[in-house]
Amino acid sequence: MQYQNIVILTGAGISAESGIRTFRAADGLWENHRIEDVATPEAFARNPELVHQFYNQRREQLLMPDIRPNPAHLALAKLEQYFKGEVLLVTQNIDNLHERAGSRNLIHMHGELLNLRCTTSGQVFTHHKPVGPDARCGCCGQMGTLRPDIVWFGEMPMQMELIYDALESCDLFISIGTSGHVYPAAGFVEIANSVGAETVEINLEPSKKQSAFDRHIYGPASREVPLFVE
Ligand code: BJW
Repeated sequence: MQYQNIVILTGAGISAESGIRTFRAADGLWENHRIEDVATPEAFARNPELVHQFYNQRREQLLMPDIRPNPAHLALAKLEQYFKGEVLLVTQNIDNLHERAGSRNLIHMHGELLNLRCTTSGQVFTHHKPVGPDARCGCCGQMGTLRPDIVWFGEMPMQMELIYDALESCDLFISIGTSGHVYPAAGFVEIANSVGAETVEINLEPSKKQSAFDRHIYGPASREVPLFVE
């Protein structure tokens, strides 16, 4: 490849073939709740039990033995390993499939499913078991201070400065498996375009941001990503 600095953005579509549901597929609902009604700080304040239940279910699913990285995750890890320049992988996904595939230069901009955060101290804990509003925090011993370490609507995504720095110096930006509905991630392509990077979308179907990309590859990520990077 003739590039020096690559930024890759991934979304739910890259994990779909590993068995993890996307957000906006079919009805886009979780047990009759819209994602916008469970993934907000207001929803958590109103009904912490329900929001914990949403993440408990997904945590349990992620830890099932049949949920594992697919060829798209593996191809990105291989790219990072063999590419001579810089590769930064920015994922909106809260699963751990990229790291399990071997990616290391990785930012989870919307947080991580297996982490809880104490709202008093800010301390982050890795946690695999179900949790509820009556759980006691390991750092302060209080009840009700633990929340999923997830970026909800209206909250600032993680490590944005690092992401913007990388976007401002990239010469290739690849977006994989994201519908382009959610900002700021949906706006990354415009930053990459503004610095003259080549921009490529790999998705099952045209995303909302389709017209902003130079190149388009439509098909399942597990087939198209290995073909593109190898
Ligand atoms: C395949 C495939 C296969 C399927 N192969 N492809 C009005 C205008 C603009 C912005 C706003 C606005 N009103 C409010 C906002 C801001 C808001 C926002 O964007 N809202 C929109 C809904 C309009 N954003 C925020 O609040 C964010 N914070 C913020 O903006 O802070 C201020 C700020 C200011 C300045 C700089 C920086 C920040 C926070 C957003 C938090 C998002 N959180 C969620 C849930 C939490 C995580 C969790 O529970 O998992 O994150 S929402 C949900 O959507 C989740 C995802 O990460 C995110 C993106 O979804 P994604 O990945 O694109 O999935 P899908 O399902 O939408 O698409 C999957 C795609 O894959 C599809 O296209 C399929 O075709 C494809 N596909 N199978 C390849 N096999």
